[in-house]
Amino acid sequence: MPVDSDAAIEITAYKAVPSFAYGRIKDIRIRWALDEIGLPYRARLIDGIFEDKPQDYMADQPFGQVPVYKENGLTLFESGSILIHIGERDERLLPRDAKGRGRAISWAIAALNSVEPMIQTLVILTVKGQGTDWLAGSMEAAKPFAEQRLARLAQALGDRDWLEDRFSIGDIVMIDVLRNANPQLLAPHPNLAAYVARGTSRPAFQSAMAAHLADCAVGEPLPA
Ligand SMILES: N[C@@H](CCC(=O)N[C@@H](CS)C(=O)NCC(=O)O)C(=O)O
Repeated sequence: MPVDSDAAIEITAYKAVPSFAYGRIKDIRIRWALDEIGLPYRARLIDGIFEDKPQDYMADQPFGQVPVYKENGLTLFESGSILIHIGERDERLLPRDAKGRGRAISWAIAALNSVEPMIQTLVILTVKGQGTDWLAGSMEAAKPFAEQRLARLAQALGDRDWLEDRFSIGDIVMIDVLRNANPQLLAPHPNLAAYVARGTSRPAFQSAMAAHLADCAVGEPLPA
């Protein structure tokens, strides 16, 4: 079982989050990767997703975010960088050959840089715009960008199981990004919906999510 209080690897996670973020915090990506290769870790639970973090936390993560990864004196932040680091230890997550490795990293960065910002913008507008007169117009402006990225991603995936010929960290981060999209955005692309279902039904995702939810309560208030 990868969660182990004596493990050398430590990751951070929140003790509680607002309901819209429940089950969606990015430590899940790291837990999932570690569970895929059976690498034990412990979770350091921290307060206040939207609160200022203590100085020592800011030294570890300059933006005060989760996750942070620590192991034997190494401190990493940014989920993409942490996934590359974990992948480098095991070819089940990151192929050893230069082509396979490069393609997996390209997909991980595409998920973080070309797809996630479009989806996250819609989430922020939806959460912060409830009851405002600007929500509808803002969504109308932002939604086509997400729709275009998903259409192109669906085309690239085609009828393959994974983004390349085998599962990798690129799939971990892309599936985590997509599962946070409004299901209406995925509805025109059955292959993307099936891809998310395929990824989230993997035993390692299931155990990672169970550990993630066991550590995190719903209850943190949403800031004004
Ligand atoms: N680019 C960062 C984003 C991390 C992130 O967005 N963390 C959220 C939780 S899912 C957080 O801690 N938010 C609090 C904040 O931004 O102040 C990564 O991929 O690690």
